[in-house]
Amino acid sequence: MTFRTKHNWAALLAWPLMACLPLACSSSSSSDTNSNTELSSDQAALSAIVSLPHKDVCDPAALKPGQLRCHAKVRVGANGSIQSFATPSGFGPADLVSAYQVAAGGGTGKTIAIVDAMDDPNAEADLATYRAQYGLAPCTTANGCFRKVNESGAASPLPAPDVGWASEIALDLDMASAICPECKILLVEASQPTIADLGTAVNTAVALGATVVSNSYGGGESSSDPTFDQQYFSHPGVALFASSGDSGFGVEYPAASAGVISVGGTSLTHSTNARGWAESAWGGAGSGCSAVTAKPSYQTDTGCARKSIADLSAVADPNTGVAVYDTYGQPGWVVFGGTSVASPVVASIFAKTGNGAKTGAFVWQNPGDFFDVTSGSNGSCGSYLCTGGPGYDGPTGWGTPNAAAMTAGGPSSPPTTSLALWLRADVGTSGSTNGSPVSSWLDQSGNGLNATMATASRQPVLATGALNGKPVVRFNGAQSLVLSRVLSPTRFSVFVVGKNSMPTETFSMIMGPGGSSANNQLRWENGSQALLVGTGNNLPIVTANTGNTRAYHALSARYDGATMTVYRDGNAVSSSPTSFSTTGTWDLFQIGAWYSTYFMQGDVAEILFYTSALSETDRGTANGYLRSKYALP
Ligand SMILES: [Ca+2]
Repeated sequence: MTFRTKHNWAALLAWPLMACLPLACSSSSSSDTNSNTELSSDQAALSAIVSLPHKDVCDPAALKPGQLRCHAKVRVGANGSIQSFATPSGFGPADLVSAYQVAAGGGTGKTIAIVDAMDDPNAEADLATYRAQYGLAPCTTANGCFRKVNESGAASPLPAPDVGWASEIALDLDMASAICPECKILLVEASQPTIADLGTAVNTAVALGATVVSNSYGGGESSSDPTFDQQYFSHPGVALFASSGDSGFGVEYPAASAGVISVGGTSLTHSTNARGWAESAWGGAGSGCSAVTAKPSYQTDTGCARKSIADLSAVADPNTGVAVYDTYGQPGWVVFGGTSVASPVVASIFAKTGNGAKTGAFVWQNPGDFFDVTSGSNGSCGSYLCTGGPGYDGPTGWGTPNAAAMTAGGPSSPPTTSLALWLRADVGTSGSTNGSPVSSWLDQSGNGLNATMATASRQPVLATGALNGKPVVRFNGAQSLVLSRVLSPTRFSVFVVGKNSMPTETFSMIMGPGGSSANNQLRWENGSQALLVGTGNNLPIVTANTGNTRAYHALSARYDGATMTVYRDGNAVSSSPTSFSTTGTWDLFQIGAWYSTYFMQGDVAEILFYTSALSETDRGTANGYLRSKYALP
C-alpha cells in the first residue's frame, strides 16, 4: 500500500484524476434554514406573550427582620384581588411534561421533599383535587404517598397556618405531582420563615429519606452564609434546589449557597419548532454574582469571581404561569408564577430521571442535557449575568431540563432536524451474520442516502458484537461504500463512532468527497489524531488531537460556516485555538477508502451527518445517544 501524508498536497494534486462521475460532480443542495425559521417563530411566539397583572404571594412588606419569603406570584384581577378560575387555567401536567420532555415512569421509590414555612391546613385535600382533575393517581397519607411533618420530622404539632405560605405549599405540591406523579411527596413545614427553621427542615427532609429537596424561598445574603451552608445545605448524595428570586437581577440566599443547584426562571410558550416550545429569560428571575459564596470549582464563567446564580431554570413567568388548586384563604383554581414554580419542577425532573444525587457540577459539565435559553433579560447589568444568550447566562443558567437527555441511560435517539445521513451497523446492513459482506448500508435518516458497493472485493464486512455487544462495519484496505448522491452542505455536524485499525502511522479514511477532489476528508490520523481537511479546494489542512484513535470513541465535528470544532466523546478537543477558521462547502460522497489509494482500515459503528451546525443542546443529545448506546467514555 502507498499512503500519502498530509504534507504531500502538491504531489496529490499532480496526480491524474479519476474521471468525474456526473453525480459526483454535481452538488445536491442542502440547506440549514430550519434553525433560522425556528428562531424567528420562537421570537414571534415569545413576543406574543401578554402581560397580565399579578402580585407576590408572600408580601415582602410584611417580612420581619431575619425572615425569608416565598418566591411565588399569583395572577390578580383588575381590582387587585386574586383571580379565580372555574376550571384550571395556566399550564397543567401535560404541558409541563411536554415542554421538558418528561417520559412516563422512573419515579417509583423516589421522594420529592418540599421545604416551606408555616402550615397549609388544606394541603392534602387541595393536592387530591389537583391530581383528580388531571387524572393523576391519588397521593395521600393513607396510601403512603404523601407525608406532612414539622421541621423536627413529627406529624404534630404543625406550625401556625399562613395564607401566603399555604399558597406556596399548594404550588410546590402540584408541581411535584405534575412532573412525577409516581414519586412520593414529603412536605416539611418550618416553624417560622427563618433560615434556622427552614434549614432545620432541610436537614429533616434529608434524614427522612428525600431523593431531592426543593426550596422555593430566599432572603438577602449575609456573612453567615458559609456557616449556614455547613449547618443546613451540605448533603452529599441528595440534590438540593433553591429558587433564585422574583425581583429581577440580584442575588438571594439560599440560591447562592454552595450546596444548592440554583433555579432561575423563564417565560414558556408554544412554538412551531421541533420541541414545540420556546423560552426566554423571565424578567423577574433572580440572578447575579454572589457577594459571599466562593466560586464553586465547577463554575467556569469568567465574569463573576464568586458563585454565579442561577445554574438552571424552568417556567416562572406568571404571564405563562401554571394552574394550581389552592383553597386556604384562596378561591381554588388560580394561576401561579415565580421561581417557586421552577424549583419544584426542576427538582422533580432530577428525581424522576435518576439524577437525585447530582450537584451543580453535573449541570455545568452536561450542558447538552438542558434546553439553552438564548433571549430575554432580568436587568441591565451589561453582561451575561442578567442577559439570556447562547450557553450559560445568569437568569436561566444552562437552560431548562431536557428530561429525555437527562434520563439515566441517555437519550434513546438522536435529534432528527437537519439529519441528512444516518448509518448504523445494527440496522440496515445487507448482511447480518459475523463476517458477512456489506454491499449496502441503508440510510436510516429517511432521506434514502444509501451507501452501496457492487464490487465484492471492495465490500467491507459486518463484525457482530465488536463494540460492547454492538456490531460494526469493518473496513480492511481498499474498501468503501458510495452514497446515492453527494451532500455538499455549507454547514454541518458529523458524528462517527468507530476506531482506527491501521497498524502503523499515516492515516485511515473515514469519509470523504469521492471522485477526484483533494478536499474535505474526515480521517483517523497517525493513531492519535482525527484529521479534518479544510473545506473547499486546496485549503490548509486542519487537525485536532483526539488521543488514541485505535480505541472506540465518538468523534464529532461541527462547522458553522466559519469555524470548525472537533470533539471526542462530546468534549471539544480541537487543537489550539479550540476551533479553526475555514470556508467552503464540505462534499461527502463515500464512506471508507477514497479513490484507489487512500485506504480505510478500521471499524465504524454509526455515522450521523447533519447539514447544520447543531445547537449545543442538540449536539449534547446526539452525543448522549451515542455514548449511552455504545457505552463510550
Ligand atoms: Ca443560555
